[in-house]
Amino acid sequence: MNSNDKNYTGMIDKFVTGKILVTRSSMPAYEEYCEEIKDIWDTRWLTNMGPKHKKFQEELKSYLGVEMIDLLTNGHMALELTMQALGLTGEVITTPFTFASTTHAIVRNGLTPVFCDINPDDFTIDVTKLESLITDKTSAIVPVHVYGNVCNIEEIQRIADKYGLKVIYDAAHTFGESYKGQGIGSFGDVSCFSFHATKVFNTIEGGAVCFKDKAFGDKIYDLKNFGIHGPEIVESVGANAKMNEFCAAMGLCNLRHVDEEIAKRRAVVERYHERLDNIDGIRLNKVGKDVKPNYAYLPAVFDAEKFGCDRDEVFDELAGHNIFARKYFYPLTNTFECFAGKYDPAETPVALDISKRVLTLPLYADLTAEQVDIICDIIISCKK
Ligand code: T4K
Repeated sequence: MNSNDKNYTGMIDKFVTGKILVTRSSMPAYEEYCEEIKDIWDTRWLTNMGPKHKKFQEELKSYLGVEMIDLLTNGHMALELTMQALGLTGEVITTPFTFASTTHAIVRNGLTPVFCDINPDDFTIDVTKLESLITDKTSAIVPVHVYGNVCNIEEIQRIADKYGLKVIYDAAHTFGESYKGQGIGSFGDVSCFSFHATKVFNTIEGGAVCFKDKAFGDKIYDLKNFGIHGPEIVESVGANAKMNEFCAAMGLCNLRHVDEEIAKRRAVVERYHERLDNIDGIRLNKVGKDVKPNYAYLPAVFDAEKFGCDRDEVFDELAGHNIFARKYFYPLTNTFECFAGKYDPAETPVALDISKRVLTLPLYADLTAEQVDIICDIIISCKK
């Protein structure tokens, strides 16, 4: 073994050995991926909307049950370029209980995020507080289907129609879900998906936009490929956000197994419910009405008074046993250092409260019932 090998082993130790992490990437069999990428060595076509990209895009469109779709490098660029393509201006209403990406996409477009509070039960945007935040500068609403919990789609659309606002769903957590039998990507003007390694379905890094307006699709395509229309024609100032062939190949493989992955996740989630549902002071996430779920995340909200111990103590106790849950989504995006002094988290009190009490429990297809039991035993042992 040379010194590099030793370093590599050290790195694996640092990342995974002996630990249960909040999630673990789904991957096809090694041989299946090798088979899928074999012809790339013949064609030497590595990127720029090659055959894998085209095939994956078609298969995905049908799996997600959407009218139109385009693939991108990641979920963040899906959000950022969507806002640019729609030509949004002024203020955009969103929630702070999300990953950095949602708020950053708004700010990086030169827009002002206006933070709406969330529902305490499903953590999505509180539609009863939405209308009061609309001003003559508002151009869009960016609700987040957080943890895979579907927003109040009907009410959001009613309000958007009344005020002539665009609706862009951050659908990063909702791969494969449906609402009232319709693919979740078919609601609003645009839905943005993430296929990051940590998601229910991954292309290593990747993302997609789902939409109904062909003119929007043309703009996104220009933005993801420098505005190039031919070897000698550049019509607009675009960026580069193309999905490459190796990521598309991973998507083709993972798509064959995603239903099985979701079924396994469901079994894990059910085991957590069996063990923790009757524990006073712990509230596990519930699947919403009319939703076909994907079991993307399992947030548990702790009531310190009833449980006798707070979220941070439970987190530390698990970490002491090499189990690394995550505090998704703490801190709120409107409290980030990069926005210091700009926003007041007291204006989103429910989000602030939940962010201090929520713990996202380890969840992935291969997590065994025995491992879930160990995690639950440790959590229950914290109860006082
Ligand atoms: N909107 C929302 C609502 C989102 O949640 C996200 C992403 C986006 C937009 C933007 O989509 P992308 O541009 O990312 O496509 C992770 C993910 O990086 C991020 O994609 C995700 N949300 C966010 C909720 O979680 P971190 O900083 O927590 O990741 P990290 O590196 O700490 O990984 C978490 C765990 O996942 C590790 O403990 C082990 C496991 N893991 C991680 C990696 C990188 C694997 O098993 N394999 C891996 O390759 O952000």
